Amino acid sequence: MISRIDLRGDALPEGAALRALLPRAEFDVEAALEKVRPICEDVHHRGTEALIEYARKFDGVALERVRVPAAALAEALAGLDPEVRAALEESIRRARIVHRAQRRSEHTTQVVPGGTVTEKWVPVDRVGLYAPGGRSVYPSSVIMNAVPAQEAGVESVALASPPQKEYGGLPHPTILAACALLGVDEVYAVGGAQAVAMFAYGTEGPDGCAPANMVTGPGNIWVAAAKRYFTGRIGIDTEAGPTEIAVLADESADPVHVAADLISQAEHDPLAAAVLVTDSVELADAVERELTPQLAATKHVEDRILPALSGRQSAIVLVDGVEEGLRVVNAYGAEHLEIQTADAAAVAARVRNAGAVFVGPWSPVSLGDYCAGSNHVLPTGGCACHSSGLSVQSFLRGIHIVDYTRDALAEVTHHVVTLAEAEDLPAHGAAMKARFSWKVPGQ
Ligand code: HSO
Ligand code: ZN
Repeated sequence: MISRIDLRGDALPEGAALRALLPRAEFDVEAALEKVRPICEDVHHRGTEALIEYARKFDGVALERVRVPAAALAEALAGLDPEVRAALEESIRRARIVHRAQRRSEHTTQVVPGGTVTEKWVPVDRVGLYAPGGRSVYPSSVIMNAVPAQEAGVESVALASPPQKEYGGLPHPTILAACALLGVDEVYAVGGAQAVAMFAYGTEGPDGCAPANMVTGPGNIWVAAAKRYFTGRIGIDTEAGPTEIAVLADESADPVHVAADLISQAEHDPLAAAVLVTDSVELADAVERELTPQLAATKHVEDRILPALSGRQSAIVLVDGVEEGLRVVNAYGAEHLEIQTADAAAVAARVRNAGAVFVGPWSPVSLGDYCAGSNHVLPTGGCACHSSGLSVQSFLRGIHIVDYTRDALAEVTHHVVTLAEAEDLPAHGAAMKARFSWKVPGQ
């Protein structure tokens, strides 16, 4: 059901060569870009009219308006199962604790007497959040997007989620209820690439949506392609590919836990990746044996878990020792990495590339997905080697404020003029000299 890659014996290759030996899903955003471009441009030119047409075409609903009325949010909250409400509230509470602690304060550095650089942190003005519909109706992802934006101090937070036929063209009620709990009251029943275009360009009219500076949130390949289309024009979080779990485990790990955790993320998507890296063949065998009874007891087996586990993106990777295992997981850069070894904290401290790390037997990815307080919008596809998950920082800009006195400027002028001349940019030097009535060359 899950393939094996045996890296024991020979010395492991370095960096990219090692990464090439590890499994990964194909996720061709570039190909989707061609289809997404005309949709985005259509939204640009025809606004709400285009959004309504795409709702008919892609979501099978006839909408009169795309903005969700306040009454629908209140109704969704009133109809929310009290246990789900309590769990969402606890998830929000914990996420707020962690994200509030990420706030950054203004910092002034005195470079020389009379010369300071202050770094101030300013939230973006307006953010559009995307929450998928269909197979992945995740109110938890609404929390993971809205909380860091709100804790960063973003004043205007709007959300788009696809209209659902069975709910009269509104987004899924638990998405709406999560918005109500979070205090996000500007919500649009718009899905896919067209939602990203709506936020990027803005739309006019009574049902219009003001343009946003940034769009974040998970989505399918069309959403990812639309984000790529607007890159450079608006801010985006990292493109979300299919979810990934890697587990680094030794013989001390409990195969029941490891199997359950691999299955838990395979449940998201037939393209989801589940990778076990271990130096114990006994553990590998036990985990594989354990998969069968656990699959018999769960739900999304045929359509998601089996294709995910048996796909080329998933594998059990055998290594000589935990040391080699660390090199493998660092080369892979998983979205989620569990460390299930003896002295797990010490091993986790040596992880360099992962979206989030889950330490020891009592910190499964499922906890992080909902209620650890950590964020679950994380880099996939190896992007953990250069990017972070969503955080307060994602919604802030650090602005340098330069403030020098006359004396401090005078003292460094000759260096600036020298560098400007070395770059053949004499006007740069002249802008310095002009302040001190020095002769500008050539005048
Ligand atoms: N594991 C997913 C997030 C999620 N899990 C939402 C459950 N609901 C990507 O980090
Ligand atoms: Zn998950």
